[in-house]
Amino acid sequence: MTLSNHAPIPELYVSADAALTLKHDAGNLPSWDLTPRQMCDLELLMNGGFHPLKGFQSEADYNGVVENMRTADGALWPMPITLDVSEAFADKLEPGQDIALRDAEGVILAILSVTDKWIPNKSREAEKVFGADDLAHPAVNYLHNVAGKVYLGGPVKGLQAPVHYDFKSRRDTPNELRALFRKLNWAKVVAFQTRNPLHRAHQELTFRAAKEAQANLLIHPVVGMTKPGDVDHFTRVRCYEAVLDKYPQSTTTMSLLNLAMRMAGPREAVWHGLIRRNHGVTHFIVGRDHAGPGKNSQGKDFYGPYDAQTLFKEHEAEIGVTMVDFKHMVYVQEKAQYYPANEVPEGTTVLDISGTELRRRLREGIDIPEWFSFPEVVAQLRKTSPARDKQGFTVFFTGLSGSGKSTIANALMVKLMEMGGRPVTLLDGDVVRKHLSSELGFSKEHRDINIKRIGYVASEITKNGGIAICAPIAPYTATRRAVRDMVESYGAFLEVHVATSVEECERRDRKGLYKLAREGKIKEFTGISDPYEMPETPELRVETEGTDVDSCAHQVILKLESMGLIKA
Ligand code: PPS
Repeated sequence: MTLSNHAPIPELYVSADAALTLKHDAGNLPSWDLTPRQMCDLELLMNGGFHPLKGFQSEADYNGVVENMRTADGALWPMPITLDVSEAFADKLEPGQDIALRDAEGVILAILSVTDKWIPNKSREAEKVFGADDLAHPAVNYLHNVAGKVYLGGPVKGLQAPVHYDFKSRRDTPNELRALFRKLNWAKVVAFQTRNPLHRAHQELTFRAAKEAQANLLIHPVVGMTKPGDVDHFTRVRCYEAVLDKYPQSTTTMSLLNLAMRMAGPREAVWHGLIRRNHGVTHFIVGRDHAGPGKNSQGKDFYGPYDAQTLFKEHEAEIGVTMVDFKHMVYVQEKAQYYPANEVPEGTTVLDISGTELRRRLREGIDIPEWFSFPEVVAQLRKTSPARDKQGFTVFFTGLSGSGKSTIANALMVKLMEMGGRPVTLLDGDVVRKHLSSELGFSKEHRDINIKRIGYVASEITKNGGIAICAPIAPYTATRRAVRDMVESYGAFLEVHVATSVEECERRDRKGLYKLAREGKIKEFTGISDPYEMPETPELRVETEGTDVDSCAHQVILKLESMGLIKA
């Protein structure tokens, strides 16, 4: 007898011959270059992970999904899966047309036969799907600030799967997992979804879940897109591999899921259940605050801690996967073992380390006890999250021409080089204009391009563990903010306002530029004939009038020390 979790699931791929012909003909079709999120969605559409969807949702499917979690034909589906595109691209298209969907390198992965094109009500989508039209929710922010204005829907013909160069042997399609379960004769499989490294508490709860369901265990981590700021998937997979041999080999396996999460809490839990059912799983672990997005803009949780379990339970039969709810596991010191938080023996000492505390310990290089995690996992995490004084960072000076930015930046560079340990790069205004931005002038547009180039280079230096010191004028608040955002995805950003007044800069006039600006010989001169928006809350403001350069640079050093970025 073939069990339902063993039978193949329909895929959207066409035969190899048909793919060749379609690829050849696709040369004449309009092309859409898929975004990273769309790549994840397309892969799961094509390999059956999103069964019963046959393509990107039509307007009727989308409306049904947004309003009551059902496609137009009544199938349970809680998440909009549409192809968002720019207005410029959509303007050239009419329903009835085919378009080629390509990856970042231009390889055609699929053909979308567009049946629907519409402008969605994104606020409505945010309210219904994510519970609030609040930009603090990562998916709502994505919806409004990243996704295109127009949605396209229609059936998809799959030509080839996206290529992955990492952890190839750990990635399985739904049918590959189903075949594995068939081969191993696994009738019951409980899946554990995760976007975090596994520590001892997770191991304990997955053991318990498998025991409770009398099932085999599939560790099924998401490696597509998770919550911004999460540990990157390369590090996580190395962590998973490090703990895998602590599980019984004959009843546990691990597979990577290239899903783009939305952090939609309860709806996401139902969606995860459907995706796991498609992968041949019979049981699914849903915990506290499943796929929670964190706090909203009022500082409150978006969803109740057990909302996901409630919604899943309501739809359990239709999902076709049994929910295994899990309690928060805590360590009981006297017993030297883990207990569900609600079963802790009276009078004992409970130990726990929160995610925030773990990040602090990693950042500050503080001990992480063995009762909490495995030494192999901690070692992997320390490799990618070195202590703060070993991480890269950017010091961004801003101020008027002649304010003393370059001189202080130079002094700071020398002081940091004297300390050693990390490479230091100075991106001075004049130097950048010579080597990176020689074709640019001083219009707002050109200044913004110049500053964003500096920001990009600084963020790369920061990412790779170096120190970037930038010293442009950078007169616009929004552009400085954009640089901060770029850098902060990789390390600390220290904005230093060199607050020399325009009168003092003009009095010093070290390059003679103020005189020329007053005479009208230099146009758009900052502080004279062009604006300078003063930073309102820089990490540091230095006054140069009456203070020597050495003291100004030393103030920066003290600030860096107080931020834990350098050690005295
Ligand atoms: S910006 O706005 O940040 O792109 O400017 P920046 O690249 O830092 O400017 C570098 C130097 O260009 C000289 N310069 C001018 N500054 C301001 N406005 C105008 N119109 C202008 N024309 C030339 C000036 O010397 C800047 O150097 P610093 O080191 O700030 O004195």
